[in-house]
Amino acid sequence: MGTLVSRVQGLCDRMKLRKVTIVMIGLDGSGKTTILYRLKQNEAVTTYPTATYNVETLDIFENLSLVIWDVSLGAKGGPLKRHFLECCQGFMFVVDSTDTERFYDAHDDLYYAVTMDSQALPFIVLANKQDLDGACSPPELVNHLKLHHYPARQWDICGCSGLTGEGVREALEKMCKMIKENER
Ligand SMILES: Nc1nc2c(ncn2[C@@H]2O[C@H](COP(=O)(O)OP(=O)(O)O)[C@@H](O)[C@H]2O)c(=O)[nH]1
Ligand SMILES: [Mg+2]
Repeated sequence: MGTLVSRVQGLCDRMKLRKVTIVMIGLDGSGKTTILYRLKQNEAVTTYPTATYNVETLDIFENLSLVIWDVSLGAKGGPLKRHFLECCQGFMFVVDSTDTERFYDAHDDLYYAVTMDSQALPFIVLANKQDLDGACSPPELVNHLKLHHYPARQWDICGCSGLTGEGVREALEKMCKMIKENER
């Protein structure tokens, strides 16, 4: 009887839907909205400059309900960005791997997020637009974004393309794994 009860309990635990909230940030034009709808609909959508945010719930992993915020706040959105970071379990920083002229701005934007994030959340950098010629590789972007400056943080970087979908789901899987490890 005891075994039966614990087996039923185990089944219920496995069926429990966990909710995880992730915020996606990065410079305008880096590909956040494209990636969000690639994940949601598995297709390339036409995007328009995002006024403030998009939010979608994704039920693409078993027993996990993912809420993804695609936040475009610009340089003046600092306090609001802090609020978003306080309400999530991890963040994804999207960078246009071809936009060499703005790597320094991207570095600043990431630095700002990392330093204002009071929860020390795990984060993943999405080196987007890898389908384009001349795209910087993830190891090169590690240097441009000075990711080695965050040894105390749990971070990773993944190459991807929101346009073709390559690497996008894998990056999200990695993000979820990091969040799970962080909760242990
Ligand atoms: N070639 C290519 N273009 C992309 C990719 N991701 C986004 N784009 C394009 O980059 C532009 C900005 O994308 P968008 O998602 O609106 O960026 P956001 O401002 O960060 O939300 C759009 O024209 C997208 O079609 C990608 O992986 N490869
Ligand atoms: Mg957008």
